[in-house]
Amino acid sequence: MKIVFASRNQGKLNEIKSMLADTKVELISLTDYDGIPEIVEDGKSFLENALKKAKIISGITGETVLADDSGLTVSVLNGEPGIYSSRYAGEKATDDENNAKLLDKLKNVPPEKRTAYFQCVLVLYRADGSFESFAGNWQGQIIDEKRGSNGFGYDPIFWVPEMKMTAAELPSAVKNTLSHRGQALAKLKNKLLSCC
Ligand code: ITT
Repeated sequence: MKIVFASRNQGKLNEIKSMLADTKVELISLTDYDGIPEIVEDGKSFLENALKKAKIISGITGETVLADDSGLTVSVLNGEPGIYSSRYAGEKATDDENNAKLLDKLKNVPPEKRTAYFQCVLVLYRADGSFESFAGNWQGQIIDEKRGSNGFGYDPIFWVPEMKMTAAELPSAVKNTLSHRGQALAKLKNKLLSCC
């Protein structure tokens, strides 16, 4: 089964590729297509954004598409950065800049109030317009300095209590069994296996 992954985020692509390695899915990257436009993420939820990305890319490629919209929610910041996670410190912000902005906003917040969770919504969209969505949620805490070099995004400052490490210190295979994306993809894989 051929699926186009509607993302320009290399970290997401690496994770999804490795999690689908034991299936018959052939995952095609957006970089294999010329002239795919930048998609404006103006939805009000992860689902709206994922659906928009999936629908547009399916329209252009004519293929079944998998889209991921995800982000980090910090309770004490009223849910920030949420759906704005990739552009928290500005439209073209790097992961380092986003992490620095979040650490700065939390600098006077004590450890017990630094709870946060990642969310991921995956949309599998078929060329006939039918689609399904799968969600995952990963609870943790934001620490006050970066630790580890695996993963991407907010992983270096996302503390995973049960592992006593940040997400960036976890081996990628372990992150994939615990993470928001791992949970959502496990649901998608169950669905694919039950129907094909
Ligand atoms: P695409 O839209 O092209 O997929 P993007 O990076 O813009 O790429 P999103 O709009 O879904 O994707 O933003 C997701 C952001 O949330 C991502 O850039 C990270 O900052 C953060 N994020 C999501 N999952 C993460 C993870 O597993 N570890 C660390 N940070 C993550």
